[in-house]
Amino acid sequence: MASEPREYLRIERLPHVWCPGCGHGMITHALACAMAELELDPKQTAVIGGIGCSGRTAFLFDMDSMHTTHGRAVVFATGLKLVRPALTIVLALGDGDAIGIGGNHFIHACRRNLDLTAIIYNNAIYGQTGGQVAPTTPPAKKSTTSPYGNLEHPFDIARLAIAAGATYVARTTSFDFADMVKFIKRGIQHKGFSVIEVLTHCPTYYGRLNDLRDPYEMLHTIKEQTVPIEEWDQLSEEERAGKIVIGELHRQVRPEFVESYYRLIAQMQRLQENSVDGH
Ligand SMILES: Cc1ncc(C[n+]2csc(CCOP(=O)(O)OP(=O)(O)O)c2C)c(N)n1
Ligand code: SF4
Repeated sequence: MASEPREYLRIERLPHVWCPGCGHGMITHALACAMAELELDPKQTAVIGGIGCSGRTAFLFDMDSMHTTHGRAVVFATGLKLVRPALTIVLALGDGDAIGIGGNHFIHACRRNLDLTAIIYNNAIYGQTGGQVAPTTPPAKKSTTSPYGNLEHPFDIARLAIAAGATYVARTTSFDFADMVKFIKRGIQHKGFSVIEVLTHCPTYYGRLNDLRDPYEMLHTIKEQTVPIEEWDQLSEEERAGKIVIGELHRQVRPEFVESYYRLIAQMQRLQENSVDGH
């Protein structure tokens, strides 16, 4: 059993392809640390990514991994979990991947409550394809397709996940390394669909287009926008404006889909056997 983060990684694939200063490497490191702290068996663990800079996480892990199609990673994970229920499956999803093109799959996965852990690398932009506006881009922020400022209202991923039925939801930032590790671990340990949204930085596109070129400055700017849930309730409406609540936002016990599915199959088989015996 591996217990050092590097033992979970395909070290021969490093250095990774992400831009210098990109937050995706920090989230990937946190995932490797979470796996090591939980002493997961790599032979019983899988990482599935979609397409996008974030999707490249999948092939950095030295275990069964899938680099799937854009927006469909949740679908591949659903199929894999149904045929291999004992596997621990982690999804590495971009915000565009998860709630842009893959939004419909994402909300239905929340509703079904399969035992999967989805980490959403929310950099508020489409990184890999050149910095287009995403469903998470804040109002007035620039992207290559909103050069005069975004006019759309963004999704709040964590709230969307809770409303759609996810049973473990946490949000943190790439600044809060210890919290990333803690929430990923809790998401993996939770029986049901877990969503860990990480607010992270894309200095190459989001930063360059929005006067935040320095990754260090960007990391701190994201952190300064957030308020821990423990302090959120004490804030007035005015104080909350422009701020984002972080922490463990939701935890619920609800039947997990794959367990219910196999229980139903066993029940039906017993019924069938009994009815055959009765004849
Ligand atoms: C069906 C389909 N549509 C569009 C694309 C082009 N495409 C690839 S990655 C991407 C967006 C990536 O953004 P995000 O998911 O937020 O991940 P990031 O690169 O920011 O990590 C798009 C639109 C594609 N590969 N497949
Ligand atoms: S384009 Fe943005 S998200 Fe993609 S690797 Fe570069 S900094 Fe990271």
